[in-house]
Amino acid sequence: MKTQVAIIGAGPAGTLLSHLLGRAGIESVVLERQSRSYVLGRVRAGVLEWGTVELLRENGLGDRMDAEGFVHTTINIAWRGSDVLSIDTVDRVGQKMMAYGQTEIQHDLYEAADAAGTRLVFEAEDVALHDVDGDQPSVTYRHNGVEQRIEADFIAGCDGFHGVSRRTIPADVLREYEKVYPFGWLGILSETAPLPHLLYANHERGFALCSMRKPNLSRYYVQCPISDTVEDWPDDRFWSELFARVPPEFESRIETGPSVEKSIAPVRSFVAEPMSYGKLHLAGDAAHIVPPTGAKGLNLAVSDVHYLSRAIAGHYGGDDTYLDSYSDMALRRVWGAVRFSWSLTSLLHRFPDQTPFEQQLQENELAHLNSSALAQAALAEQYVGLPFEV
Ligand code: RFL
Ligand code: PHB
Repeated sequence: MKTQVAIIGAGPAGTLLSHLLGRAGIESVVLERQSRSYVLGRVRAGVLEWGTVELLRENGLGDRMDAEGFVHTTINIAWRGSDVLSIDTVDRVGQKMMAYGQTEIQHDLYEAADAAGTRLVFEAEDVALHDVDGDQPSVTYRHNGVEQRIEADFIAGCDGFHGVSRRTIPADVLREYEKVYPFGWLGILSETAPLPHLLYANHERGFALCSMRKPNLSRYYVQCPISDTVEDWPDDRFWSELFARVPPEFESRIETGPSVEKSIAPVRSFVAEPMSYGKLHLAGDAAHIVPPTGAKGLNLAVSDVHYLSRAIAGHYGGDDTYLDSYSDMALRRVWGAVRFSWSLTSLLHRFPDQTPFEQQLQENELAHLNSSALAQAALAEQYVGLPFEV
């Protein structure tokens, strides 16, 4: 089989890339290790930057998001158990955010791929990349027990942190930067009405976050030891821990109910450089991971794919300028998000070895944020997302 772009991974990065390429008249095949229902069942991101919202709209993916997503403009931050700071992103930087679950975007992307007749191959086993630094790269895999081979002009590695694509880059070329945080995020979904605004809480028992999905679907997180399992956290324990970490005024407003999903995610920062090697280009979690605190992971997958689709379209139009600079351009945005996510993570979590000195610094920074419109604007500017490079 031949195609122009072989895409590994049918998560948001891979399927959005295929969609954007299709709109530019470029053919692709997407290979996914899991089943379609498995990918759709993974509960992950929820907050979209406005640049992501506009990109989805401009590319025909905005209808359901605009009908069902929740536009919001307030980030609440609580600390010391009682203080609450409210940042209005429209007041501070003139921008809004959208709450619309990654599962919903993924659903919209699969529908768009079906409508366009895109080849999405689910349950593709043993995907392997060949000759990525040569003239004729190819991908092999097994599907329904049959070995397959695709020749392509380009390979897009959109296969997430545990994928195979990044590992194809030789060790003497690849540089990896990593920070693993000494805690995890325990998240639940519950079919209850969410709070009207996001609430991040720094508390001596650990970080907590109240987020939203739909009028009757809420997402909550608490920081937990990384060694914990979901079995350690029956719903009653989860709700009482969440209530212990948010100021009393929110307790009466949070509606509890049985969890319909519960999972523990590790918290890490990771960057792989370069994001291009020969005909292979990485995008999304395959190249970088950020702690969820800044809500940047999915948004970075979208910005990578925006840059990469523009670069590949430029190539077929006879101009390789964007392709040659893809890795550098994407990494500039990635490092900005890595730094922002690290700083918000450092500000809002309790670290096991945190000293009283460091505790004072956290509290002083929160107090400064509370009193300074400029500090709030700096946070809001990065939270809602910086503009794409042109
Ligand atoms: P994905 O979603 O991991 O998709 C990669 C796909 O590749 C497949 N794959 C393979 N396919 C073929 N062959 C192989 N060898 C393969 N190996 C892997 C996988 O099965 C998968 O389907 O990466 P992608 O597309 O780059 O998308 C990235 C986002 O999923 C991720 O960054 C976000 O979910 C991060 N994130 C958040 N991002 C935000 O922007 N806002 C948020 O509010 C937000 N909250 C979160 C998050 C991530 C979380 N977790 C669970 C880590 C909250 C949490 C709790
Ligand atoms: C979510 O809704 O899942 C969410 C919101 C904000 C974050 C992380 C996750 O910072």
